[in-house]
Order: sequence, then structure tokens, then C-alpha cells
Amino acid sequence: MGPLRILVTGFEPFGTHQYNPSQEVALGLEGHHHLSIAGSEMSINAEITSRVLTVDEHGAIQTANSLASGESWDAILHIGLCDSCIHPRVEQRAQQRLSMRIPDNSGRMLHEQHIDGRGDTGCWIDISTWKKQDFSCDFELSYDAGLFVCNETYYHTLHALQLHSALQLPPPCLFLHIPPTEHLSVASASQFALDCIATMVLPSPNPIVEVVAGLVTNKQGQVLLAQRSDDHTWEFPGGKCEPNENWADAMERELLEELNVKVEANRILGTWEHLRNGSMLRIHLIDCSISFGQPRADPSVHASLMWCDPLDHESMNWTGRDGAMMEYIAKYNSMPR
Ligand code: PCA
Repeated sequence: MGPLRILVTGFEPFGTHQYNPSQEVALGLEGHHHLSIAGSEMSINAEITSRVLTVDEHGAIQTANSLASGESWDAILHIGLCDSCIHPRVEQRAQQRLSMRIPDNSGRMLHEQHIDGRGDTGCWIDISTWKKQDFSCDFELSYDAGLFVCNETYYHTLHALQLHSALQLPPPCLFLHIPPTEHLSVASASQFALDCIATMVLPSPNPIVEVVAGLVTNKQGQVLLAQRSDDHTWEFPGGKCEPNENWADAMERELLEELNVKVEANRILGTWEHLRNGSMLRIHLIDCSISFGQPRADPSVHASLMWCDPLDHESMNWTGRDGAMMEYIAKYNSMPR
């Protein structure tokens, strides 16, 4: 097997900044790397291609356009400057909203606008399980990539990956915000970027099982939950992807089988890992809309169904990580708006 092909992007300077460290980090990483992480004995060869994006709509959509025209990578890391940050921030979520405090490099200054109608989306990597001791510097997990060009870039790339990949799950992609150089040197930020890439692509010590869980929302903003017949815990309905079955097809099949409804699987909202019987379940929360039918429990799988307000998550007896998923929905209101 040849080296993994990784795309790393940085941005040009913008606003009052004469210099953008993300550009230097991205360009400095171009070439061959032998990736490893502290907590694992595994390593892997990777070839990094670097690109510098313009800080405007063209730059934000450039990677998505490359994916649409058939280019592909084994992983994508976008890097941008966060001028108010002290530590690097790994972004979990891309919002559909933009609201700019300064004009971008094309003079565009949007106020409270939606990028398009597709809705918030999130990466399919569970950053909450990353162990700080495996990384070369401290970092934060963030659910807010801002409302400027970095968020716009992440949004377009995540959506394009979901649209153009036929794999069970699209290749991993993350957005990394780095602080100004007075808080983190370019060398340290570069090492941290390599740590992130290694964590994204190194094989897991446990066999991975890709699982999809459906987020179905009614007009009142309540979400559909199902109570398992076996242990009476509550879960988002769904199940395992079959070999070579893509996440959207798996989601649509599972909800037809389990709830007798035809749904459209719209987008991935986030991923939660759960170790069970030696296998790592990677549970992908999928925003779904019902196109036909009324959900009905199949008693061999679920004892009952209910519509639940996300704020009521604390009192429930949950399956696996489903409580954390509901907390996420309650906190960040990532339901369609
Ligand atoms: N940071 C900006 C855009 C480009 C960059 O490096 C942002 O956080 O949106």
C-alpha cells in the first residue's frame, strides 16, 4: 500500500493581520511524513499536499469544488487562525450561519445569513475521546468554528465529502484553529497538526463497527426515541451499516425496517464512540426527515416510541452513548432550523 494522501490547507492573511500562521504551518507540512501517536505503537506513511486558501467565498468553497470534480484524499485537515485563542481548537461542528464582524478579503461582509439550506453538520470523528496526554500540546474541543470564512470552509467541505463519497463513511476531515504565534510557535502548531492527522488516520486497536442513529424531529422540536425491547433503555433508532453500505443508505434501510417509515438521511451531525464486547462502535447521528409514513415500533426490536423534548434528557435511562447525543442536541440545537 502506498502512502496515505492527505490534504492540509491554511489561509492567507486577512483583516488587520499581516501574517497568518496557518499558511506557514500548511506549507511547511507539505511532503512525506511517517505518522505516529504517543499512545499507540502503530505508524503510517503519509504524503501531504498543501494548499493556501483565499479568505473569501472562493477559498471557502475551493476544496468542496475539488471533491465535486473527482479529486479525493484519505484525510483533510483545514487550518485557520483564531486570533482570540490561546490553545489550538479542534472544531466538531460547522454551522450553516455566517455573520461577519470584518469584511473578508473580497470585501464581502454578511450579517446573519445562511450559507444555504442544508443545515449544520459535524465531523464524523469523536474528538471527545482524544486523550490530552497523546498530544504534543494542550488543546480544546470546540463546537463553535466562528461565523466567518473558517466555518464556511468547514461547512462546504464536510457537506461535499458526504455528497461525493460512496464509502460507509467519508474520509475523515477536521478543522483546526490555531492561536497567534505569541501563544504557540509555528513549529509547535505544526507538530500538533501532525498529531491530529495521525489520530485521524491511524487504525484503531479495536475492530470498528459503523452504526447510524437517526435524529427525527417533529414540528414542536421534539425528537423521536425508541425503547429497546431487550433492556428497556432508550435510544435513537438505527443500527449497523452493512459491509459496503453507505451511511445514508444504512440509515434509510434501518428506519424502514425498524419504524416502517421512509426517511431521507440528510447529513451527519456528529459521532460518538462506544466500546462494546471488544468492538468500537462508531455511532453517527444522522439528521433525517420522514418522507412517507408514521413511525411504528416493531415489537421484536422496540417496546415503545416517544417524542421527547431534548431538554428532558437527564431523567432517561439511555442506551450506550445516546444520552450524550441528546445532551449535544439540547445544548447546541443542531436540529434543522
Ligand atoms: N481565520 C479566519 C478566516 C481565515 C483564518 O485563518 C476564521 O477564523 O474564520
